[in-house]
Amino acid sequence: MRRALITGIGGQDGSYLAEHLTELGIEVHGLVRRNSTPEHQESRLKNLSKTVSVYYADMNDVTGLERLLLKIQPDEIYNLAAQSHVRISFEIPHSTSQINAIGTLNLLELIKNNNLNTKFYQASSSEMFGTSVDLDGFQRETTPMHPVSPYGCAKLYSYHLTRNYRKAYSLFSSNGILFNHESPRRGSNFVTSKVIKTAVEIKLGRATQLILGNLESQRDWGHSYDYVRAMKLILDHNVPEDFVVATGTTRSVRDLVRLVFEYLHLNYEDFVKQDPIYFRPEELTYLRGDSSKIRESLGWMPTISFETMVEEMVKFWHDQLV
Ligand code: NAP
Ligand code: F7E
Repeated sequence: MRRALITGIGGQDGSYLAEHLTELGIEVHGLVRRNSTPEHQESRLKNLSKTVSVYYADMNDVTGLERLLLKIQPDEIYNLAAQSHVRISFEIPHSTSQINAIGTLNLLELIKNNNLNTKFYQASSSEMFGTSVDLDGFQRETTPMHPVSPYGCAKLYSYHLTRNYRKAYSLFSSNGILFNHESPRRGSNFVTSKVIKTAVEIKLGRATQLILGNLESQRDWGHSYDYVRAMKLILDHNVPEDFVVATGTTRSVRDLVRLVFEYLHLNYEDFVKQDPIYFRPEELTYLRGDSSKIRESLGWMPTISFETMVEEMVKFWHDQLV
């Protein structure tokens, strides 16, 4: 039986990936960091409590990581643990870098120094592209990267390190360069969940306004369920490589807001306000990914439309709030 280790298993992607790997018959192990309210760590893993093994660890606790790697001896490692909020990375750049950059270095060094025979997946991000767009309006594997946030800079370090250890030490280490992906399990301070949760609260008479930052920035939004399947395909490939994972369609935050309020039969202009506290010191204004490489070489494609995802998230938040 193959064994997989997922860092950040309690997060949005970690929980979907754990379900996917379990369905494929893989023995799943996962790392969570200690929290004073253990229910927070387990809330996304409810369906899995009997099938996955979960251990306390921290990306910056090298001895703890080493003990677990040697105990589990995974065939596949998915490095999903991160401080994943871009605006908050401007407030806590040091810890963001320690987790998102040095955390990756810790894992790669442990794999190399212990001669572990494992494949390594790094959760790289479209945030690494920053202001850079090809002339045809897409970002792809060959697009230069000019990150505009501490989060993006830390992720770019890990992206390069993953490539460097592949070349220098022949590790099977690959990057998935994933564009934004959402789901009912998305943290409530990311824009999709925030908009949908607050719109449902307004519909139920529990809130009167939705306060947002930049309404004009554009994102290429997919579903986490589809994107964790790409992670597995990337590690199942016969050679380690880097792949963009995206839908190829871009929408503004305003488009998202309009769609959600229309779905609830509300006019967004009656409720939405802007506050600069949600602006970022530097904003990434446009993302649209070309995922031809993974579609053509690994047969991946998204299966859940943006509209279906929004509907699923509205239903989820409605059920949580009534
Ligand atoms: P998420 O929901 O924020 O999950 C991240 C997980 O990492 C959480 O469970 C978190 O634990 C854990 N973590 C944070 N710091 C840690 C530490 N020091 N030690 C151990 N665990 C730690 O993020 P996601 O949306 O699932 O994303 C998964 C990965 O993909 C992340 O690396 C993210 O940066 C990257 N990514 C995400 C997207 C996207 O659109 N979702 C796109 C591209 C790349 P706590 O719950 O305790 O904080
Ligand atoms: O912002 C704008 C905001 O925080 C999306 C992470 O998963 O994807 C994610 O990063 C857009 C930005 O995601 C609010 O300025 C307006 O332009 O949902 P977000 P993100 O920053 O794109 C990448 C690929 C990752 O790798 C990251 O881990 O929405 N926006 N008003 C707002 N955003 C938030 N959060 N809150 C607002 O009130």
